[in-house]
Amino acid sequence: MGIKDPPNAPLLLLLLLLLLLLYFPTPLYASSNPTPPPLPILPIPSSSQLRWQLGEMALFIHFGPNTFTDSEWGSGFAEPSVFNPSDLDAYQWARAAAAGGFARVVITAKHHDGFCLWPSSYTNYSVRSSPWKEGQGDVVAELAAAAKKFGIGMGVYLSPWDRHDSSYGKTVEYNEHYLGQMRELLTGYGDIQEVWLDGAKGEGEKDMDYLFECWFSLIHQLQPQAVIFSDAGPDSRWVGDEAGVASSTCWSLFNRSSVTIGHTDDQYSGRGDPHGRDWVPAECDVSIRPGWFWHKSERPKSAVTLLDIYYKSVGRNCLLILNVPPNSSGLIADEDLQVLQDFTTLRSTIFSQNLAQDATITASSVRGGLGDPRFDPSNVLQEGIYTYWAPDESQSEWIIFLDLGQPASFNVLQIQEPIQMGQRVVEFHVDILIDGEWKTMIRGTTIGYKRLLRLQMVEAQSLRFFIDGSRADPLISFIGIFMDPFSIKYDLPDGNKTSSSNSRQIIMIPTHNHSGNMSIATM
Ligand code: FUL
Repeated sequence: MGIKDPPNAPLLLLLLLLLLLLYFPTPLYASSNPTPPPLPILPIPSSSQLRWQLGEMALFIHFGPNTFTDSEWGSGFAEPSVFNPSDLDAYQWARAAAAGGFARVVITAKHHDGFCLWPSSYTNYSVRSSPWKEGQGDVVAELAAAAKKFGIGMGVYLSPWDRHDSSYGKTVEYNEHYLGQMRELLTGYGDIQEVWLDGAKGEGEKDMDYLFECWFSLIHQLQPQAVIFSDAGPDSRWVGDEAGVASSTCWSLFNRSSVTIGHTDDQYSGRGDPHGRDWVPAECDVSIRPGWFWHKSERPKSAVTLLDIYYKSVGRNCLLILNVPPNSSGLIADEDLQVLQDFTTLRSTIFSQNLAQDATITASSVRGGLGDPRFDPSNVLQEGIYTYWAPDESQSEWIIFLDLGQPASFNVLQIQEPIQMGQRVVEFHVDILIDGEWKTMIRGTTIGYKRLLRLQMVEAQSLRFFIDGSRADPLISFIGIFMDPFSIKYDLPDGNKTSSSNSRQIIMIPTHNHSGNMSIATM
């Protein structure tokens, strides 16, 4: 370079930058490190439990000899010749399920009468001995194909109590028989998303042991993605009633070891357990008709009744499994189809317009400080559980403020937690601003995957949502505000609690933290 050459400005700048980086390496790197998400609080759901919960609703199909003999608990000795549906169409069942928003269909492959809807090689008491399709039919196979076509999951109910098989009552023999049948179902019909078993058994029936842990292990080995339902999980639990109604406080946390299948404590099953060590969310089973099987004399519930059940099941952190039994011609009756369609219309009318969609959302604090979009309060406007608001650590209060931009009339609130991070909220309340004064509109306890709250209709522009107790820093993934013109019921704020509480309640619940150590959550 000659003395007259101009200095190389870009090179000099680069050198200067390098020098700066060498001199101040730590602060420059540190400031670009984002705050990581908070620790999940155990227990947390498995991936199949998450998929199951996100499905929200399953369609239950009770079908078999009982459909033709006008019974609920068949004796186990009805002639196989009674099973002869003239127009069985599993595509009609699966189409209705998919159109109705049901993520899965679960069929009584074998009910208590022992009759198998598939040609099991371990019994003669099955479709193979029936006149239907001259003994060549397989209802389970037809439904599995139909479910696949309509893009929904498939599940099977294999009743432990078997009133037909002669091995019933002999522990080893019957458990082998049962597992032989289970293996047929789990290896012959593609993906099975749910295995449903109950502890029902009539008075005075033969005594025997079911080797549940052996069954559960084999099911998980053969179908690792399947959720196993029973009174005690392991993956989902019975809610404790057959009305499809959960307790308004409903934890997915549970102690499996506290429950014996067939002998549930309805209260414990309904509420779950804030101290529970296992993640076992509740499933609410109910039939669209009075019976589980179709009976000529019975009629379906109304769509508004189903809507009420939906609020009390899906809206209380549970999965709804709604039974819609096909009739003796093998079809879901038109009147039931109509109710399902109306039920869908009601839900889409209510939930397709979120009145908070364009709201301005702020919060008492934001994890990592303002400006981190991963924890921003506006995330609560995005549907689903995978984006969420997180408060900063060690806060004295947890509040989300909503300004709707203009007054709106509404009577339903939807709140969701990102349950993949554990169920946290223990208590909350919501205030609205009326004539310059904040008034508590509703108080609630658990939220979980989804909490739907029906209120007396109000008109408001500003709301504030307080979390009054939580097992760890609360995380909120969705807040929606809706108008339901159909329901006449609403939840009342709990008058026994103070309404002016914007002070946080201290909840101390021993929990296992991520590293497996016992810790005290004092939030
Ligand atoms: C119960 C059974 O006894 C009923 O018949 C029905 O299948 C219901 C879903 O589960 O345990």
